[in-house]
Amino acid sequence: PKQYEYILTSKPDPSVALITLNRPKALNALCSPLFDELNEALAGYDADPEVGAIVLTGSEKAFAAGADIKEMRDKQCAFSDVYKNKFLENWTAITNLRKPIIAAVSGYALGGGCELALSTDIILASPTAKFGQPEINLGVIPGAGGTQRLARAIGKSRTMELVLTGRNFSAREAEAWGVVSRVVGEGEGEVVKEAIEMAKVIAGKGQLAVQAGKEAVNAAYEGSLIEGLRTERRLFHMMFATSDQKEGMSAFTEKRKANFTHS
Ligand code: CO8
Repeated sequence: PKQYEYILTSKPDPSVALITLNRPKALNALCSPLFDELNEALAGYDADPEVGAIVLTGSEKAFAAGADIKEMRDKQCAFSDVYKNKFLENWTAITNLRKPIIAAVSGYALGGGCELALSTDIILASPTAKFGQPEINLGVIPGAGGTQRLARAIGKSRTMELVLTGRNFSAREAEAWGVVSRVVGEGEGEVVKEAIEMAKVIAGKGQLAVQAGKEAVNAAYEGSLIEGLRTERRLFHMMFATSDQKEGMSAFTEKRKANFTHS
């Protein structure tokens, strides 16, 4: 695999890509070069026909402690600078990926780190995970979707409290509120192992159906109910033009395991 400065990449299974944020001295603060590397690695795995799902993780202490405050500090008042240079606009690239991304979160997921996790498809949390949008303490507000994605996930009142007080919320709160799909067992590396297992399960399905499923769920999250239902029906109809649909349904009636060809 390619050597990066701020991330590590590997394939724990031929069908699963693992990206580990690796800027330990700054608790994985998301500086611009880190994000460029992350986007490059994600695009590479999205295009890799062998890979069916991607796991994104950080360290035990921090998934990511936010955007890089030291990098942002000197940008103050320079609207023309940040606007012309599309400051942090590359943060949205992750949401355009076809393949599912699972975030395995241990330790701090704050500010942009919380928003990065919220931009993935599934979040698994270790009991040590600490989420939060502390931007208010820095004199700013979340800028990578935090106010929008949290409001949809956990409602207005909770989001207001978090965004306006800047307090952290625990893995258990995140689970109770539906921010994460589940909190996994204690122990170092447990959450990453569980995410890899889940990624393997997903990668074992027909990839056309997986990607259509992701698109349909995102339609529920991003748009109105009527548009979402229309998108779902269209994608559902499309599935009947695939070999995987014929194979999946034949395998069921013939009482055997399906052999999907992703076509
Ligand atoms: N940026 C830069 N450096 C950081 C960051 C950060 N976000 N977080 C931690 N670091 C650095 C520290 O400065 C320190 O460096 P050094 O050793 O050189 O002093 C090192 O990481 C270790 O950190 P601490 O010594 O502070 O470690 P502690 O265990 O004492 O505390 C905390 C851990 C509580 C996580 C603490 O580091 C902290 O509060 N960090 C900042 C959290 C924060 O405010 N995050 C939000 C940032 S703003 C943001 O994310 C806006 C997103 C907008 C995105 C817009 C996209 C379009």
